Order: sequence, then C-alpha cells, then structure tokens
Amino acid sequence: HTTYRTLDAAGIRDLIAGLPDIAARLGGTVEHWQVREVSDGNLNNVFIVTGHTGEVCLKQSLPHVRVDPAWKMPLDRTFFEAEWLRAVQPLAGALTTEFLHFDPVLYVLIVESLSGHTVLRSALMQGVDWPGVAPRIATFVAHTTFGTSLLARPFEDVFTARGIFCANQALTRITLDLVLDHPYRDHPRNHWEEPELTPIVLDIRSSAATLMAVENLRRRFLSQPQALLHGDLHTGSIMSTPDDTRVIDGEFALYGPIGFDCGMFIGNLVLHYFATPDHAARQATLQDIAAFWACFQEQFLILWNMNEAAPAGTLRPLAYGPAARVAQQAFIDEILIDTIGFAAVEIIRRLIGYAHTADFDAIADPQQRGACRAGALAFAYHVLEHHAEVVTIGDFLLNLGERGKT
Ligand code: SR1
Ligand code: MG
Repeated sequence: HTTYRTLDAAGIRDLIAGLPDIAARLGGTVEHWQVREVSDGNLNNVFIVTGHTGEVCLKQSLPHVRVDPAWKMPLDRTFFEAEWLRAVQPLAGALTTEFLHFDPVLYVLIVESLSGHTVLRSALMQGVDWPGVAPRIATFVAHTTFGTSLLARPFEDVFTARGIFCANQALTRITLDLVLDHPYRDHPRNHWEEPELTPIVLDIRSSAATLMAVENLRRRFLSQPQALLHGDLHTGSIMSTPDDTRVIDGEFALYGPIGFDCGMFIGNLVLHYFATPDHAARQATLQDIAAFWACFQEQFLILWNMNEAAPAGTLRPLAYGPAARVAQQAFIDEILIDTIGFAAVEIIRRLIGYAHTADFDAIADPQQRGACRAGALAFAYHVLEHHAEVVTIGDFLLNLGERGKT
C-alpha cells in the first residue's frame, strides 16, 4: 500500500489476506471472513473480522474526527496507540489487548478481539457489580506508570520515550482544549440540555478559586511528564467480563502527571454514581473508588521499594527508613491531589463540554436526569473550589456520599 485510503470490508479482507500471521489466526479463506463495523468512539473506524478459527479487531484512523467530518485531524493517532501498546504490554500483560500489526501507510492497527467482553460504561449502565475491575485498573495504572517513569528506567530510556509521545500533539491538543479549557469559557463546542445546569456553569466560570485550580491542572498536565499515561482512561476505554479486564484505546498516550489517568477513571466512576439512583449501586461505586485508590498506592509503593529489581541508572532510593517512607508518601499524596483535580475537570467536561457520556441517558424522566447531572456538576465544582485545601480520599468519598443522598 503506497497511499492512504479509508478501508471498507473488501479493503480489509484484501489487507489481511496479505498478512500471513493474521490470516492464519482467522482461519479459512478470505471470502469467508466476516467484517463487522463496530465503530463507537468519536475518532476512528473499528471493525471486527471473524474467520473460521479466530477473530481480530481492526482500527483505522480517519483524516477527521469520525463523528464530525468537518473537524480535520492527522492520521497518526493509531501510530501512537501502537507505540503505547508496545510500551505497556510488557508491564501490564493481560490487562490490555495483544498487539498484532500496525500498517504505517493505512494507519491501521490490528489487535486481539475482545468480543466476549463488554465496554465497562455499558456494563455499569446495565447494573453489573464487578468488584474486581477497579483493583485491576489500579494494577494497570500502577504498573504502567511506575514502569515507564524515572523510578524504573534510566533517564536516557525515559527521555527517548518522551520524545516519541511528545509528537502526539493533535490528541494532546484535544485534551487540553476539551477537558481543560473550553468548558471554562463560552465556546461553540460546549453544550448541555438541562437549564438547571446553567447557574452552576456560571458559578464555575466566575469562581476565581475554581479557575485557578483549572489553570494549575493544565500547567501540570503539560509540564509534569512523570510517566507514560493512557491519556483517556474513561470507562469507555475499558472492556471487561466479571473476571477479566482490559484497557484499550491508548491513542491519547502522552508523558504526563500520573494523577491524570487516576482522575479520568475516578471521574467516570463519579459520573456513573450520579447517574444511578439505586442506593446499593451507589455504595458499590464508592467502594470501587476506594478500592482503586488503595490498590494503586499500595502497588506503586511495592514497586518503588523493590530496589533489587530496578536496573542500574534508575532513580533507585538512596535513603531507607521512616523518613524515606514519609517522602515516598508525599509523592503519592501529590498524585492524589492531581487525581482529585483531574477527576473534577473530567466530570465537568462530560456534562457541559463537547464530548458527553451515555451514563445519564438511561434516566427516562427529564427532571430526574437534570437533577442527577446538576448533582454531579455541583460536586465537581465543589471539589475544584476547595482543591487548594489538603484532601484525602476519605474526604472525597465522604463528600460524594453526602451529596449522593440528596
Ligand atoms: C474529538 S474527540 C472527543 C473525545 O473523545 C475521546 O474519547 C476523548 O475523550 C476526547 O476528549
Ligand atoms: Mg477512545
């Protein structure tokens, strides 16, 4: 293939017919391969290709945002997703999908298919209670962030990786604008249905404390390259069964503050919390958030203290004992402060920005839907307004639990 073209089913069969390993995985002959489009996200075309003995998932970048052809976009996002998968797979193992192939002309990425799994957001909306998911995501974030940081790698390796992901500028720009800028000003890409959100939006935009918290978060987003992040770790980027959880869609990967990935995940659990009137489901979500944070910090610290395993040239601990533990905990506490801030901006942008989520769509009554969305927005506003104060995950959950009662 010498030039890019957007593939249809015939083009996909043709491409795979020329890839012996993938063709063998599918089994049978090319004319029997079934190609089913399952595009769901905002950016790319996604297909499941099924053969006699196997199945793969094929993703192709478009020269524009999939849901808005007028919004032009470079094609390179599947390249960054392929690089992200190659970087995190040795660290996360079966917590992500198997990389199979990348075509640098067609910008096609082929990965293991997960057709037996459900997108976590949809599963949560169907009312599942899968307590294993949050600890697995915590394991994923702890291992991938620690393992790509200066704590685990010589700076030469980290700087090289940063050089690759620094070029993921189109998608970093999307995050900066859609998550950390547009919701805080009058911008044509913002939208919301319910009038009860409007006074809260106006309060947010006129609160100096809130706006300064957002300014601080966006400086940190761009200037704290602590580790390789997934960059878009919402519940639509996770596929799961009760026992097996995979993180997918790493196209927004960048080096950034570790709390960004933690915050995106927690922010989306909070959206689910407010979208679920059921008391037991809300309690389960509070437990998921608590379990995520406890598991993340425990595993990150275990990895940090496995000094013998760290290769020479990394920032291995020089000091041991209680004072060193206090310093490590201070690093974790800083991640928590980022996490809580990024969770709040994620909640806000999903309610009043460009890209909303489906969580609240299940509420049929418009008044109840509006009240639930307003509850989530008011909570995120409160979190940002008080972001300069010292926070613990306990305070965050207590506040969430109190607001969830109304
Ligand atoms: C134009 S892309 C909008 C959103 O979809 C992606 O999944 C990211 O969350 C992005 O912010
Ligand atoms: Mg995505």
